[in-house]
Amino acid sequence: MQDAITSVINSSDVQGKYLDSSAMEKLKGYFATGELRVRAATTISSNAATIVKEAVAKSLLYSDSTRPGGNMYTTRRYAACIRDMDYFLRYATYAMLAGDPSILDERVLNGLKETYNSLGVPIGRTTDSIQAMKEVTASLVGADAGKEMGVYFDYICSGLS
Ligand SMILES: CCC1=C(C)/C(=C/C2=NC(=C\c3[nH]c(/C=C4\NC(=O)[C@H](C)[C@H]4CC)c(C)c3CCC(=O)O)/C(CCC(=O)O)=C2C)NC1=O
Repeated sequence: MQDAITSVINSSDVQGKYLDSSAMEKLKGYFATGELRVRAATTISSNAATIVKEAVAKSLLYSDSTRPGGNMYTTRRYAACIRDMDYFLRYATYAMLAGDPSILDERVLNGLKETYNSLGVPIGRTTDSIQAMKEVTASLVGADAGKEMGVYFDYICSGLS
């Protein structure tokens, strides 16, 4: 896993150079938003269950996914879906804190599309529910932090598509 700092330092190190001005700008932007990130992560962690519940209500509840024949039908599968939503939220929050998406590649997206395809988990529905979670999260943490979280929710969606 990388973060905004290691990723900038690593790319300077490969070239055997000190950080140039664009690398410094990246770090400055990251440090300037540090408090915003920590505050958003605190809000998200204390409201995680509500965020997931509202996102599911917005996107999946009463859809054909929860009816007989749907991929969320039966409590076991419903629970697996809720659990997956909670994984997406938690890992997007880690990535937002780190300012880098690599943790998503390593711990969430690696093999996920193949797993979903083999189990018949509908990917379009999943990305719709992640988009709903993006909106719910933004309404809770505010526009700036919401935009930052949006980067990582979108990253998960494009990794699944
Ligand atoms: C931390 C990283 C991590 C992720 C991301 C993860 C995902 C993950 N979701 C799974 C299943 C599942 N995922 C879903 C999800 C859904 N079905 C829908 O219709 C909805 C659209 C959607 C919820 C948004 C369902 C229903 C299953 C169970 C499918 C089945 O067993 O038939 C499985 C198969 C094994 C299992 O059932 O636990 C994995 C590995 N596991 C991990 O360790």
